[in-house]
Amino acid sequence: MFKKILIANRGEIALRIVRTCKEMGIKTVAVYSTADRESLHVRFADEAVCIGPPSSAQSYLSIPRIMAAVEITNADAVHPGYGFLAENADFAEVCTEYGIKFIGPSPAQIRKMGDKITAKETMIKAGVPVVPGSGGLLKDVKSGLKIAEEIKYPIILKATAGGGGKGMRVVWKPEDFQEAWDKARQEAKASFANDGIYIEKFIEEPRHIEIQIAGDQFGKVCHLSERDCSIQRRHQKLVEESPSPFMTDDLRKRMGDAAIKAGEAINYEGVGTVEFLVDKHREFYFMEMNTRIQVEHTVTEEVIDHDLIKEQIKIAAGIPVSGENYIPTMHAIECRINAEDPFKDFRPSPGSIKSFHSPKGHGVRVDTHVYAGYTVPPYYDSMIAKLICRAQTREECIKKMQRALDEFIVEGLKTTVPFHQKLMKDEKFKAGDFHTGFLADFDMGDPPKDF
Ligand code: MV4
Repeated sequence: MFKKILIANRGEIALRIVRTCKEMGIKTVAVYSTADRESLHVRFADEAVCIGPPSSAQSYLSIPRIMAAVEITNADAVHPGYGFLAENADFAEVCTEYGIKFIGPSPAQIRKMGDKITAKETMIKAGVPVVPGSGGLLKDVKSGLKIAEEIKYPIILKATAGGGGKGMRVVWKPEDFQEAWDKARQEAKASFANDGIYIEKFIEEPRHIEIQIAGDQFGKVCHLSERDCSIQRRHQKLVEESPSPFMTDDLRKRMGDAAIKAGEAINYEGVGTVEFLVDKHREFYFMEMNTRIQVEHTVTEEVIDHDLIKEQIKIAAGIPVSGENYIPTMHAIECRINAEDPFKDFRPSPGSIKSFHSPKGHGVRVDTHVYAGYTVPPYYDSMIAKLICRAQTREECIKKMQRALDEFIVEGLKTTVPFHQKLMKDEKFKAGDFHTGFLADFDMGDPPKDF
């Protein structure tokens, strides 16, 4: 087992990793930018190294600075968390060259899933259902128009280097193809320095349901059931839950089998997530694979009662997975609490937290790095806490979430708490009747007088 893990991240996930390492008897090293001196991940780690100024490029994204911290602290493994360098194959490669274990998949596995066309080709070979489409880079508008006629409109253009919605354009009729093509290419070039575009049939009103998998160094892959992440706004997830209200035993069996096939096809090592679009007929299609721990891993932890960070560390140390698939026996929902004003188009609201009271009680979990007196810096992601509730049924879980949200007090800045309070009372949400477009026409109304 590792003796000392350097955590190449910040915020709640860095603290989350520190906690599990402590329980496993592993020493921890935090790294931090000058904007994060007062963060709890720095306080609770055994050692902490300042790696640079606030800008991510000069701190959490700087491979040389992080490797310098590894060297001076003598860490024998690196945990990348999510975001920053978590899916950077070059970083994983540098770690390996230094003789440091990167807690996650190999550089080759990260690269394969990072390029969306390669990922799709790999899935087709493995027998995983994918959305019908061009099956490769589009050469020009002419061949694109031809494929669009074949698979029928609406279609969607996607960037092969993309993910998370950037460089995507939906086209409803041939007249609009040229403009969408130009825009998708421009955006892809600007965002990823790669203007490779492919085409797919556009699935209308899909659900986003993802399967958590875990694969060990011996080629064994198992699944840990699904999370429903359909409640998103501009490709930012706001609420996740497990099980999905749309799930059936048959669908879980089919999606679980497909996710395992996906993992086994690349000999996947680590915990990972296979994302699917699911249409109203319960047909599902591979969308992309995330080769990291995700923000929403906590809902899976709650419903299968299993520590996923511990699982990651054990897999990286060469311990085999149990070989069993896990089915939820309870219901869990996570609300992302962001320092944003939901009444002003979710505009960021950084600043000093004057008072902070987090909800407590049976079935309530709060993962956060903040506290009263802490200042939320403007440089990074706006998420300040994750509120996770667990209960026997979805209905009870929603009621518990309503109660917990009412107990959440954050003064000094705006948060997404009022959004979640409204969502938990929405009839369609309560009925489980939603898809990825749900929030596009969700009306927040006016703020209460004291907001
Ligand atoms: C799609 C789609 C419909 N049809 N692909 C959005 C992010 C990127 N990962 C893929 N995305 C989509 N791909 C086809 N063929 C609809 C989306 C999509 C979406 C997917 C998941 C969650 C939220 C979404 C919001 C808008 C569009």
